[in-house]
Amino acid sequence: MTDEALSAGVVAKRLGVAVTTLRTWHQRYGLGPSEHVPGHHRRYTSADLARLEVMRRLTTEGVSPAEAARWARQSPGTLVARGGRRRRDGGGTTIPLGRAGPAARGLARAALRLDGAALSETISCAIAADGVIATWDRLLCPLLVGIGQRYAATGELIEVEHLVSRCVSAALGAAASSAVASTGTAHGPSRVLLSCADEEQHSLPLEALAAALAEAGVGHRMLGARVPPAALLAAVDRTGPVAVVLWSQTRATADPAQLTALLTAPSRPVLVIAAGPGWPARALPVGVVRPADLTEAVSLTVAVSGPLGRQAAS
Ligand code: B12
Repeated sequence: MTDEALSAGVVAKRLGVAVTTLRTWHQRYGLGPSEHVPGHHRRYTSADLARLEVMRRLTTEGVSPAEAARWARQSPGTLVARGGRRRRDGGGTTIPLGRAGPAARGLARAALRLDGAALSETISCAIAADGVIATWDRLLCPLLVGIGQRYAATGELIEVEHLVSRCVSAALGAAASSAVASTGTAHGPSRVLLSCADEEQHSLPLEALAAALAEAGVGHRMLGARVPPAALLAAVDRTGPVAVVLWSQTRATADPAQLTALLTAPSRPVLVIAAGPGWPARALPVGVVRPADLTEAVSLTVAVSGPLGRQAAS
């Protein structure tokens, strides 16, 4: 047995959970003790403990146990097992980027250095050169997903996540404003209403959609994060949009009743779009459309806010 091998009771105490919870996590999600010495109870190693810490943290944050266990099983363990010791830039902390290209890798390095100026400049230049959709899909999504993975596995990089979010938001906002100014949509009708679901703080994908619509010359209103259902309905009632896009990033904010309320509103929009991975694909009210990505969300809203959409709306 190694020095670090721990009993279920000790692990439960360290994590602040009941021993029965540990047993459930073992039986249902395979997060059990891995050290086995014949004739003894199985023991938890420091890597097991690290995975359980991820499990406890994510479930406390409201992530479902099945989802949290998926992240916990992927966790490299060693990072937390060393006591969560912080390492300096270049000392090994990385952002997993899959097959993303060199530009995304450069952006990730700037993110790890907390170099806000480099982040902002790189993102703005990419938008100017390649447009909003390509920049979001190829540069920003891989970085954001990678930061999320690292956070899920280790609890680290929250400061990076916050700085990156601010820089992405500012660059998308600037791109939207300059596109609105150059296409003249500021004076046209705003036919598309963009909103996050109730209590939903993840707004960046919606900000990307706003910037892409501005680039396409489609007028829109952006309500942003955490919009209570009554406020959303009041906005629909007052502005009569052709399309409403409601973003939900996590299951916790994806109450389909918010969509039903839009479908039954007196000034029902032609198109109600449930966007984001939070929405349960198979349990959406009939009549709701669920795009898979930014390109599809842009195509849908552009189609409905064009001449045909306008006829249908009138
Ligand atoms: C940035 C970020 C934040 C920022 C958001 C800032 C902002 N203004 O938006 C802040 C710091 C506020 C934040 C807060 C929290 N966050 Co957060 N966050 C993220 C992060 C890193 C990126 C979010 C994002 O923009 N995603 C958009 C793209 C990049 O990712 P995606 O949705 O997976 O993309 C897929 C589809 O949506 C689609 N797609 C991509 N773009 C677009 C665009 C359109 C229009 C469409 C239709 C589709 C589409 O393509 C992708 C492939 O299928 C994610 C990691 C992740 N993987 O998303 C975590 C993540 C979403 N957050 C998470 C958590 C747990 C939280 C907090 C609960 C943490 C806390 N303790 O407070 C809170 C939630 C508060 C709340 N009630 O909303 C978890 C959610 C786990 C879960 N499944 O429930 C994640 C996955 C991180 C993780 N791995 O643990 N977060």
